[in-house]
Amino acid sequence: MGLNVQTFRKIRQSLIFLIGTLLLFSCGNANPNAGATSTAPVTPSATPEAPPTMNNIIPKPHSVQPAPGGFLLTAATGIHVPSGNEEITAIGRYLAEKLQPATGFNLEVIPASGAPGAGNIYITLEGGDPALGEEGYTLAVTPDLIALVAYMPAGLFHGIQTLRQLLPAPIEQPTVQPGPWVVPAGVIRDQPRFTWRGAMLDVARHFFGVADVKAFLDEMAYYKLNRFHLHLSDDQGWRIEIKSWPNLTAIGGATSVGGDPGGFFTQEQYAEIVAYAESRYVTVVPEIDMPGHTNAALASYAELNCDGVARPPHTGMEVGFSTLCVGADITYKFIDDVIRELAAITPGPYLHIGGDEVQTLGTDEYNAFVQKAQSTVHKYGKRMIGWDEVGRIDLLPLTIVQYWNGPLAAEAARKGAKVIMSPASRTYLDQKYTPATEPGLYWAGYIEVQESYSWDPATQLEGVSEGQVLGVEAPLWTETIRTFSDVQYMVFPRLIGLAEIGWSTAAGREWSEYRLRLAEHGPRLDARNLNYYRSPQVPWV
Ligand code: IFG
Repeated sequence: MGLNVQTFRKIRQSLIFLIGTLLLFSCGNANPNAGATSTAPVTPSATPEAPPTMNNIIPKPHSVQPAPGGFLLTAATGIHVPSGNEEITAIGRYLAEKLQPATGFNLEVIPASGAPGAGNIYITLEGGDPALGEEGYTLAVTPDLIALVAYMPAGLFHGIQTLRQLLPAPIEQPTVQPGPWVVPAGVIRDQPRFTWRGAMLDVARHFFGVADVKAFLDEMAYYKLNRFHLHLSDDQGWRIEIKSWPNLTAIGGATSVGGDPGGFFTQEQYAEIVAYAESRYVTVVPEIDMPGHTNAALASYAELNCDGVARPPHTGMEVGFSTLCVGADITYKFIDDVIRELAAITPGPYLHIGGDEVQTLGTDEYNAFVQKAQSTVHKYGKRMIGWDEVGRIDLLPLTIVQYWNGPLAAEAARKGAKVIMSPASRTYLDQKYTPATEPGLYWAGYIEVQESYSWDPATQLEGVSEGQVLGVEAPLWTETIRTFSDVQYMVFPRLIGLAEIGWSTAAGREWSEYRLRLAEHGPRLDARNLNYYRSPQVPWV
């Protein structure tokens, strides 16, 4: 009887580990006890893993120079941070928290005034190169020291994500694993290609609460994404408390697509989400969709309707039928109150007003409304973002257009607007992978993992070149996505590739190489217990 696949894989893993460990300790001073107080010999892991390598990081770093040997993380490893710097101390604590479950080590975060001795981790801005920009970093690993240096704290935070991926995959397990915890030696110098690396969660069609949103943010941070677009209102649901218009959540927040349970964020809960995101160097971008996609508001207040009659709640999936009453004064008091309250609880500079799929207004009516909305957003100190339909209006210099499916993004770019690239046929995570995918839609086509990876934001759209592209964003619309497990299934692994498109250089980026790195990445998704789609296009290990 032949070996079954599982047994074969186990034997293969053990051989790989054995060879890797022998190589590691033979060709470099792994200094297994550097900095350790105990002199206990290193016991090989009972769960053999691939030999440590710097070549499987996602997003792919800007430059990687491997070196012989590795740094052994032990319970005695200290995380040294500049004394008195609260922000970097918090980053050090974050690292300690992320390493604790799988190692069982309670690593100490130690205020330092300079580089520590052997066997430690050093996180600092000292010597940070301005050329690394706000989000770049260098990570230098020798058998004696891990030095993470950046010009700004966000760079240190992104460097931590790389360090996590340099440790063996079991580092992501929620329970203590045998180790050893070897970080391969070498130098990584890294910084992002685009400043806008985003994901959007539609909490209007189906509502996802604070805990799910925090879990989503944790995964975004792991892949160095930095913009979280929250689609807070639509025909089927209004999900953010507006104190001056309480029915928006009392009535507009009561249901969802298919009559599923509703829900909403109080302003305190929204503030909690924003704080959580900010601590992970993610900027929250709230969206109140207008003048279309507004049935939830029109169901909440009769006076917002031109005929003075409140609309019934919408639990279907049709789009384009609703619009605010753009000829009524009350509409502009409404949007002023909403934008004012939302701007006041949003520390980020952006406020998204949607503007998509308005089939019941003339062009002039639409343009005049969006122009007023743009002035209102500007009045409250925010930069307006709109889906590409807003490209028709006279855009303020700082207004951003989000390309999804039409010709107007190119028109906006010609007027000098910056563009966020969210081509539906590549980035819409609610689209099925294949016809066999349970949840999801397919109006933009089936989007397998290879298809979501194999494109470039600078060449995707005629008339929109690299200099006009702020970056990329992957929206997850939730008409058909009812559980957080389904969110994970539709998001992973496609969001991982989109994070690489936003971060890594275009040169040399190609599917045939990425698919192997993604395959090696699989055990890290398993360790984080993510319900991801194991695409047959990827040779998962
Ligand atoms: N288009 C709509 C979304 C959602 C989507 C589902 C945009 C900008 C189709 N608008 O995408 O509200 O219904 O795939």
